[in-house]
Amino acid sequence: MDTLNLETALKNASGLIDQRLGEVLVVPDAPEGRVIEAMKYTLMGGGKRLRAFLCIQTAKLFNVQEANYARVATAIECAHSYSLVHDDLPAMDDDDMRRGRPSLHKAFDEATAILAGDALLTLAFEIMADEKTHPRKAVRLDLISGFSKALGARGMVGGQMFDLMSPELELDAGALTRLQKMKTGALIEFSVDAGCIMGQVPDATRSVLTAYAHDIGLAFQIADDLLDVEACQDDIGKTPGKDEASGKVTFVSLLGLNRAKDQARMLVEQAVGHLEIFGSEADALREAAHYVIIRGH
Ligand code: GRG
Repeated sequence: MDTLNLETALKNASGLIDQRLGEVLVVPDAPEGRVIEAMKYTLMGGGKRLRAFLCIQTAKLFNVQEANYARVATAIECAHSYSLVHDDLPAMDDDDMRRGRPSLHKAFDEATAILAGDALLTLAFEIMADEKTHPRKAVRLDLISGFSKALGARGMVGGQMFDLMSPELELDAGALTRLQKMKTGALIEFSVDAGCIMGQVPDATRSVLTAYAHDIGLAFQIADDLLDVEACQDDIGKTPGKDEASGKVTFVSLLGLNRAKDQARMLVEQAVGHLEIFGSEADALREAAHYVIIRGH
């Protein structure tokens, strides 16, 4: 699969998610309709749908039904959107722009953005728990358990706390890796693991895919740090240069531009190496590994 086909495959994943979201996000003609409008603003705001794509492509390796993986991928994108909405709030990263347009609290207001984030997270679990997501209760329970761990205080929320505290901490590469593994890596890892859970695959296969996801998660974060330094606002759709301004340690500030790029490339090669047990059916995952460091936003 070349880059062009990967872009088509990402668009197809987006289409699948948009279709599911259209079904669940019906705006009632009532006061609470505002929060659903706000959720739609965020969910239909032009994200890459990378996590959905990883979930879908992993599930496809194990012949999971589209009706099942489309719902799980949608739940993951809802949770990811919640994290971005809350991250942009004045109390957190305080960013007025996201995906090239006003962030949710700017387009609506702060209270609506907090509520929309809360409702996106709860919608994610509502979708995951529904019996349409998987016929087997045990599989749904495993999905919900893994999802909770990835998102909670030992995963993304914990990573965000760690990140907010980081200007006062003197982070070395090991500590920064741990922070990013929690903040960004945990949901990326779960996106791949969700495909394994739905496919009910043996532990050995699951471990290989977890190792792949771990490496692309870290490469993704290094690429994000590089974009913050090298890209302009039009490219990344948010305010660049924020890491340096906030005094946060990043892979670029620790390693320098060139070593950070080398490290990202090394992680991508390592990630692709983990997939050697698969044939061409895993080409989309191989392409995705390369894409995380060549993406422009
Ligand atoms: C508020 C609980 C809470 C958590 C926030 C993920 C996160 C934690 C904050 C986002 C901050 C940030 C910019 C992290 C860098 C990596 C990242 C998650 C980028 C955004 O993900 P993309 O590029 O977004 O996949 P799109 O717009 O494509 O969906």
